[in-house]
Amino acid sequence: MSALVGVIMGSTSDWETMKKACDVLDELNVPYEKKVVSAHRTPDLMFEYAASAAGRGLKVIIAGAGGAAHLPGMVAAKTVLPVIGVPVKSSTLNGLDSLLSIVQMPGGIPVGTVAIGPAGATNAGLLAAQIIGAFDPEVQARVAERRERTTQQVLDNGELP
Ligand code: RP5
Repeated sequence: MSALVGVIMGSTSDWETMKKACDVLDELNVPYEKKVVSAHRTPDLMFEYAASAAGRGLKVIIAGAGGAAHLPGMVAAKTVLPVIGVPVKSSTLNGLDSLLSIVQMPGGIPVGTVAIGPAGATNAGLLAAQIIGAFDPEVQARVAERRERTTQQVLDNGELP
């Protein structure tokens, strides 16, 4: 099946974080594609990717970047697909720079921003699956099963020493 979610990131150095989003999509059997697309180093590719995304059948874009993290916002400016922004933890400012760069969008061009780092990337994968699941009962059922599993794990392992 062709990709429904596009997972893009500003650099190969973002992969360790962004892999968490892909892991969730793999687990929930949601077809996705992944690619390095840099707002600053490959701006033409970024425009082309965003402008063609809906036409190619993508339904959601997850965009991760760190530092001057312009990728999610610029992609959102060129598509009407929902864009989920993942602030990658930067080495200098611990990802606060990434978070503020992604979250402070002007009214009219939304980016759904998740937490800094791996937890955010995991949640980005889940959110994308939940959006797809709103229109696909099989994906929604797998999301619900995952939620039940994680709930049960906490119930089973909640004893403190
Ligand atoms: C951003 O700059 C990337 O998203 C990455 O998080 C950061 C550093 O990139 P590299 O210098 O490691 O390629 O564009």
